[in-house]
Parts: sequence; C-alpha cells; structure tokens
Amino acid sequence: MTTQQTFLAIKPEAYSRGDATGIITMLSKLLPDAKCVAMKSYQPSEALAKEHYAALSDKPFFPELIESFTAGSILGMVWEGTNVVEKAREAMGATDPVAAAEGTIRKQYGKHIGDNAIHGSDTDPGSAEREVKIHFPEGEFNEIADPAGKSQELCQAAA
Ligand code: DAT
Ligand code: MG
Repeated sequence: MTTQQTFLAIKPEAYSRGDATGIITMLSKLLPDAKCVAMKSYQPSEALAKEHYAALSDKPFFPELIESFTAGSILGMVWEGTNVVEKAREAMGATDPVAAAEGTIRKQYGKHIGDNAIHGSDTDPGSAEREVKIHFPEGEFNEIADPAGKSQELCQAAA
C-alpha cells in the first residue's frame, strides 16, 4: 500500500461552532499513522465550491450544498499516510450523522445531513488528488522530512 494524500475540510457550520480543535483531535486519534501536511482557513468562493462538488451538480440538494459550503470559512487540510483516503472516510463516519457509527466524527459533531461537520475525499480513483489540487493549487505543503510528526503538531497548534 502506497502513501496517499486526502483532502479534509471542517465545514463552515462546524468551524464557526468552534469544533475545529475537537475534530482535529479526533482525526489524530483515529488516524494515528497519518499526518497533517497542510492546513489553511479560507471562505470558498462559489466557483471553488461548484468545482469541488461538480460530481453532485445534478442533485436536488446541490444549491443548498453550495450555499452551505460558501457560508463562511472552512479549515482545509491535506492529510498524508498509508491508505489515508479510506481510513479518513471511516473516521468521518456515514454522510448522514444520524446513521454514523459511535466514535466517528460525524456522529459526534454532525447535526444533520446538510450540516455533517467534515468533508473528506471520496475513495473513487483520482478524487483525492483532484481535490488536493483544487484547494492547494500551489502545493503549499510542509515538506515531509518529518519522522517525528512535527507537522501534525503544528497543524494542531494552528487550529
Ligand atoms: P460525503 O460527504 O459523505 O462524501 P457525498 O459526496 O455523497 O457525501 O455528498 C456531499 C455532501 O452533500 C454531503 O457531505 C452532504 C451533502 N448531501 C449528500 N446527500 C444529501 C442529501 N440527500 N440531502 C442533503 N444534503 C446531502
Ligand atoms: Mg463525497
């Protein structure tokens, strides 16, 4: 299994509730072998949100989805590790917080399907790479000469 990157984002509603520290703490516990290599806070433009969620553009909830993702700042992150795309999906839990398992982030911090606290790239081939490029086009990563996982501590400290 090779090292992968995935794009994770604390969504506007959860970020504005002050849930970032708690969610990052859960990510660190649930993804002990992965590390956060990039983090920034920004309010997605409508164009960015539409590009990010392009695969869902024909869904009836698409307008609300774009409105919600652009409503305030998100905390966008890149996490890196073995099989991290799938592991992060497990840590997040089901899309609908009501259906999410105990111990998952969406169970703890999600309110309902339209306010489910965290985004994580899908496991479809190419999905995570596409999202990392969209959100971090300059490749603003901590360079990984980082066996002690210092970048993860820095990301936590920044939250
Ligand atoms: P996920 O975020 O678990 O990958 P997704 O990619 O299918 O789920 O959908 C993206 C987001 O769209 C999801 O986090 C919340 C919203 N969403 C999905 N299904 C929805 C629905 N039936 N009603 C309202 N919002 C929905
Ligand atoms: Mg998805």
